[in-house]
Amino acid sequence: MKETVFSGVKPTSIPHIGNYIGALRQWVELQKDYNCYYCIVDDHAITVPQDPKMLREQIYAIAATYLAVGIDPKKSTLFLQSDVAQHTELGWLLMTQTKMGELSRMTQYKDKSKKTGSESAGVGLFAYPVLMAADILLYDTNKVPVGHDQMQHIEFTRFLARRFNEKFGQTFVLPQPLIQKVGARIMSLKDPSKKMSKSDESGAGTIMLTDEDDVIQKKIMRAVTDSTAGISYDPEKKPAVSNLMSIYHHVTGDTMKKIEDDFGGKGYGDFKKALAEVLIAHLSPIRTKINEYLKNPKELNKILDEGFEKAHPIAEKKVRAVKDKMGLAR
Ligand code: ATP
Ligand code: LTN
Repeated sequence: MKETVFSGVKPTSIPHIGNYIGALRQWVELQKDYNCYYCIVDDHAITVPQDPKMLREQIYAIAATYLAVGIDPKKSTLFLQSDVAQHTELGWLLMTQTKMGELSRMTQYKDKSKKTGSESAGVGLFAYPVLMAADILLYDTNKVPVGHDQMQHIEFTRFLARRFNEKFGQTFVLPQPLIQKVGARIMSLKDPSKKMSKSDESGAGTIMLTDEDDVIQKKIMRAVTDSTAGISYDPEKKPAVSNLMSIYHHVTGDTMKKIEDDFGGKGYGDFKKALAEVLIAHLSPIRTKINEYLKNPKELNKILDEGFEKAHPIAEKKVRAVKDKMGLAR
């Protein structure tokens, strides 16, 4: 029997190359050896304010992106989280087993609630890791491929699953994170101390998968560099160029050693030009495919309907078992 993989992207905007390199690319590879569930986690997107019309468009944009990067609906189950009501149901059941202190230690909550202060932060944002645990635990997931920022949430999921199993008897499989060594944290092109993010206000630090060639070129050429010259991989001392090298490495498959050998004697300008070129060549077919899928919402709906048909019975069975253990079932 194949092991199970589960992961998701929030439909908060078009994905960027951080999402692609840190998560989506791995997902495509995993389809060969695992039974994969790839979810559009819209219930998570509404933990911060969303415009309903935009949100609906972004759900389709994520579905189109999944397909464009190579997720194959014949091999994997591709579905929309809010279609399967058991995600929020298990989320509630697990929330009753979670302590306030455990959630207030989560760094994503701390970061995202900084803007408003904790008094005004949404309860949904606070409880977010419990819903994420529910997503993962519903499908007896073994592996969760994510970027480094999600590590703490997966640890929390394991902790919660173990607590539930100890209290109510064996119910949940304990999942493991799958995090790449290089590229799990693609940093902003404008500030290499911050992760590349959809919520980057100016957009200059983030390359979206739908950015046109000239935009990619401009963003790379204007990326910040380090105070010392030279193309060498050292994330501590040379965070900016090391970040650009990670992107180059992921797009070309070249090792850091080869990149250092090829560009060692050259300046930042030459390296950036080469990076822009390989990145444009890599992303432009993906962009074309995203735009093609977006023209065919009927096809996207059909794929999401089929995904629902596959995911729903499994989720339903798990929630029934959980309710039974907790004494909720008649
Ligand atoms: P936001 O920036 O709005 O919080 P996000 O991009 O972090 O959004 P998702 O879209 O849900 O959130 O992330 C999808 C996947 O991409 C997750 O596995 C996440 O760990 C990964 N990811 C996000 N940003 C990066 C990054 N800069 N580098 C590597 N992986 C990333
Ligand atoms: N929290 C994740 C998105 C997410 C997820 C999941 C990832 C929600 N549910 C389940 C893996 C498995 C994020 O912010 N990137």
